[in-house]
Amino acid sequence: MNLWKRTTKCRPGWWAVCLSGLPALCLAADPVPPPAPCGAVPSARQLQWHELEFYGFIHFTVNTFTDKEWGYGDESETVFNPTALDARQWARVARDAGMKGLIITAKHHDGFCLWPSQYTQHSVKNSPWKNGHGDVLRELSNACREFGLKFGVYLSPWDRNRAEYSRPEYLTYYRNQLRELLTQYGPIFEVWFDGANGGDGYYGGAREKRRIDNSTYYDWPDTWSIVRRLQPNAVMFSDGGPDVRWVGNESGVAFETAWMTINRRMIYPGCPNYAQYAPGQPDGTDWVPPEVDVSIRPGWFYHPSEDTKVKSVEKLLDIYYQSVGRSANLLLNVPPDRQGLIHDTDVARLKALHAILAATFKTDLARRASATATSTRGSSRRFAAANVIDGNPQTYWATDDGTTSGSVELAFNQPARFDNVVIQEYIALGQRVEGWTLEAEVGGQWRPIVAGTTIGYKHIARFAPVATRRVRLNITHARACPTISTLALYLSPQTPEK
Ligand code: FUL
Repeated sequence: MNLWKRTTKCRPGWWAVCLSGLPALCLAADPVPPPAPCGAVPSARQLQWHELEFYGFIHFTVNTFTDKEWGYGDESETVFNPTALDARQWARVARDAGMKGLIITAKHHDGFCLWPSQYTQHSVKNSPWKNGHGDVLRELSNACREFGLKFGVYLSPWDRNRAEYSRPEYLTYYRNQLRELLTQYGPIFEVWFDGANGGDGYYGGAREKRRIDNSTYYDWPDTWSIVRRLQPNAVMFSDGGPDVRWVGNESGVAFETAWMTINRRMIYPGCPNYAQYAPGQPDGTDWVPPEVDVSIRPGWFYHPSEDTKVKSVEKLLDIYYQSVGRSANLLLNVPPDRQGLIHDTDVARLKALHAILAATFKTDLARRASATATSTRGSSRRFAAANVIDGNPQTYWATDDGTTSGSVELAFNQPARFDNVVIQEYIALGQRVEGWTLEAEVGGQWRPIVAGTTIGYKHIARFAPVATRRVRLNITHARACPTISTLALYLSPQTPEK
């Protein structure tokens, strides 16, 4: 006999228990529904991308050997000759730095291909490296798999070597190359579309300036559809997405007030007024979160003269807090040298950075507290304050619809000492918070510790150490009822030396 069945006599979300001969009894299965999404929300591939947080960029090509940042396109393939290239070293260094993946310049603006593309002679196959039998992409994709890293590719749309550049035939060439990258090297987590175009170049010997209209020439939707079809889990980066957007600078700084959403149709790679869109737009029609690309050295490519200019650990730490700590992913460039190895200085800095981050975020002190809230959605345990300290990003504290402010208070049995707070929104339902403050009870009085505007996927703030038995997060403004998945507290080791 089927005792449990849905009947029209019950409201949606309620279940009827029907025992023969007795009137139906309605039981609430889920009386408090979750909040409706607020604005644009992330796709599944974007949610996975957010969790990566920190990964590396590898700029490597003929420029490494000619000491340039932008090759003209007339470089001989014979200049590419790393003497000890070891992609496993790159992957090991990245993994030991806490990076979750590597993105490589498969082709930079000079047009030289690090893999033996069948569509051009301008590649590793005509270089002395491994007598023309090498493939940097093969070596790096294998190394990434071995070291548990994701693998991504940068394929410069601007190509100063190619004769057809600026004509429609070039797009066929570009897309053929993209297909090679997307089908021959296993899963790709991110495809990086650069917006730069300086105009002049070799262009198969023409040696002239060529102008293209960035808004129409590349016909991006067509190229994007190739990526979607061949690598459905890959996110695509460019000034305007479609999945991940440029933060608008190359100095390692995301916006303090950062919206994950933009009006995507207004933007295209290389669009001239991009600066106005870079912080995101609270009413944006699409979820296109920011990525911070920055180099550990002044240049993107390796130059011996910059061996003494590698960013300090303190600077790298600032960059981490100003990117990952502001709901952006960090893409940190570490360029291999002419041997094909990451330089010892860069390796040492990355190691030191990782040691500090690992020590800082090792023990979440909030897990020892008990949590209460000023109000809880439908008074339901499913949306209780305790969810912010359960270590599970899938559970969250929420208030009733229309309640756009409120506080979560943590109480400790023993005073807790901390100098970092990590706050996360449950972004699967959109970005909501516009203002928050953190307070601690010190000497019987609530005192401000730190305040901010947006949160998004993750916000991290540093402050002078505080010791307290009571701390509270106040959501002061939100676009809809807040959904907070994490409130974590940490104590960092000593401030690093410069
Ligand atoms: C820029 C390029 O012009 C630089 O050379 C570098 O690749 C950087 C990541 O993007 O647009």
